[in-house]
Order: sequence, then structure tokens, then C-alpha cells
Amino acid sequence: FLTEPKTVAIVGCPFSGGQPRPGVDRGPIHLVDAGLCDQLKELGWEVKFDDHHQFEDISAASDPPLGKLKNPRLVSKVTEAVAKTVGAHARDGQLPLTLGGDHSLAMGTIAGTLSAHPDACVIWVDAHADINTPETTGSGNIHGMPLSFICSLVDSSSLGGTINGEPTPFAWLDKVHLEPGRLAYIGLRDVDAGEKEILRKHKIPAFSMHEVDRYGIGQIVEMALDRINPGRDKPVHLSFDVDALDPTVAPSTGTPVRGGLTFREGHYICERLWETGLLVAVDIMEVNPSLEDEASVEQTVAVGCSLVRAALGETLL
Ligand code: Z70
Ligand code: MN
Ligand code: MN
Ligand code: MN
Repeated sequence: FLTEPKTVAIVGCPFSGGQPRPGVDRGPIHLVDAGLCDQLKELGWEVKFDDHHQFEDISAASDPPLGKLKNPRLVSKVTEAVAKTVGAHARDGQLPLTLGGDHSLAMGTIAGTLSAHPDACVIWVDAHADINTPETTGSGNIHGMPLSFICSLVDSSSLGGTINGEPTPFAWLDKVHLEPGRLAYIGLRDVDAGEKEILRKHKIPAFSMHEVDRYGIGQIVEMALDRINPGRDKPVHLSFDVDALDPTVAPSTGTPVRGGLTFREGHYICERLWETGLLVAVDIMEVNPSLEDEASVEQTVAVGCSLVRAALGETLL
């Protein structure tokens, strides 16, 4: 799916409006400053990186909540811009690598991928399911909801229609649609009751830490691919929230949850997806350099870079 010479387009997204903790917008800056571009050139990639995305700002005063949703107009504007950028790179045969920023950005990255590869499927590596709807969300934080929008689970009365009686700003997502059966999760361990119901209702393949323990990561990745990509012929988008990793591995993230993936399990997922030859887009999300001490930040940023290298073909031998 990628054209030669293989080119990675780094889309730096300093954005934190999908959740309340400041600092996650500095994640992409730290990942790039750690030398990610040179590391990828070292692996033989052409690297396109101009600068981090400059997003239009919408003041908090002109963006009051819609129902429970916080910063809805800002998140919509930013993710629409990301969708255009990621989509343009993907249609050029490049591999868009989006650095977050919070995970609401995946509304944009997956929409962009689908515009170039309509039959793409998604591997979502996360402690959380990020599939709350505007109705089921407890927090109102949109980083806990991107998949409900992408999979068109937001009912038509709210998507492109109204939320709490007001017109929603998410009409640009109306024609974007990922079949829930083309999404698989790995690493879940903090899923809200309403989300569990959604996963059951739509039969979304979900491999929690329990399944990782039971079958081992090698089998889990094949089981996930068997469900969403049985012929191993469809393009794959990897959306990796670093909180999928155990907090001892990636401490500097907004909502660490104990009992996560080991360093190797996280890397194995990336390596195996690269090995399939099907990978068309990668997101690394939720690195927050303002959390924990300096050593933890350095460790988390280094792990983020290392996951990217694993997904882009750094071989062990
Ligand atoms: C919860 C919510 C979430 C990340 C927290 C948490 C979602 N399900 N995602 N941290 N990365 O607010 O909807
Ligand atoms: Mn997430
Ligand atoms: Mn998460
Ligand atoms: Mn839709």
C-alpha cells in the first residue's frame, strides 16, 4: 500500500482538548526532540516533518459543553484538520505517523486513513476502550469517545443532528464509517459499563489483559487479525495509547492503570504488524511529559520512540 521510496510523514499534534490534564500537548514535541526523525532515517525511511501542527484556537468561552461533551467545537475542528493532513499523506502512499496529544485525535487519524484506504481495519492498543457515546460518557472527555464517532454509534439524532438539543459540530464525520467488526482491541483493563455493553452489542473483538495473560501476546495478535483481517490482505491502522503499557514501563501518561502490557508485549504488537506488510498508519498517543519525574518522562518518551521504530521495521536481528 505504500509507495517507494518508503516515506513516513510525521504529523505532530500538540493537542490536549479531549481531556482535562494539561501537558499532553507537549508529547509530540518531546518525541521529536528525542531524535525520532533521525532514528527513522537510520532505518532507511524518508522522513517528512515540517513542524508540529498549528491548530486554530477556539476560546473556552465560545466552546461551552454540548450535553456532557467538553470542548466539542475545538475537538471537532482539530480532528477535522488532522483527518485532512493524514488523508493527504496516505493518499500519496506515505505512512502517516501521528504523535499525540490526547486520543481524541484518532477521530482525525482514522478518518484520514479511511479516506485513502476505505477497507482499512484498526488495531486499538489501550487500557481503555475509548468508545463512550455522548450518552454513556461519565467524564464528558472526548478522548474517551473517538471510536463511537468513527464507528457511527453516535445515533443519528446527535451525529450531524443535535446533542442536547443543539446542533453538533461533528457533521464532518457523518460519512466516515468504520464497521465495528473491523476494529480490534488489545490491552483493555479499564472499560466503563456502558462501553462493555457496546462491545458486546456490536461483537467488537476485544482482547483484554486477561486474554493476553491466557494466550500470550503472540497468539493474541493473530487472534485479533483473524477477526478483522482473516485474509491478511487489508490495510491496518495501529492506534497505540501508551497507557496500554504498564505504568512501570510508561509512567508519564494521564490515566495510568496498573497491570498493563510489558515493554516486550507492546513492542511485539508493533513488530508483528510491521511484519504483515499491511501497516498504513500509526498513532502514538497520550505521552504527557508534565507528569511524574524527569526520569519517568525520559523513559516514557524513549519508549514512545522505540514503539515507533518497532512498527517501522526495526528488526531485532
Ligand atoms: C473513561 C472516559 C480514557 C484515556 C482515559 C476514560 C477514558 N472511559 N482514555 N484515559 N486515554 O472518560 O470515558
Ligand atoms: Mn486511549
Ligand atoms: Mn487509554
Ligand atoms: Mn459516521
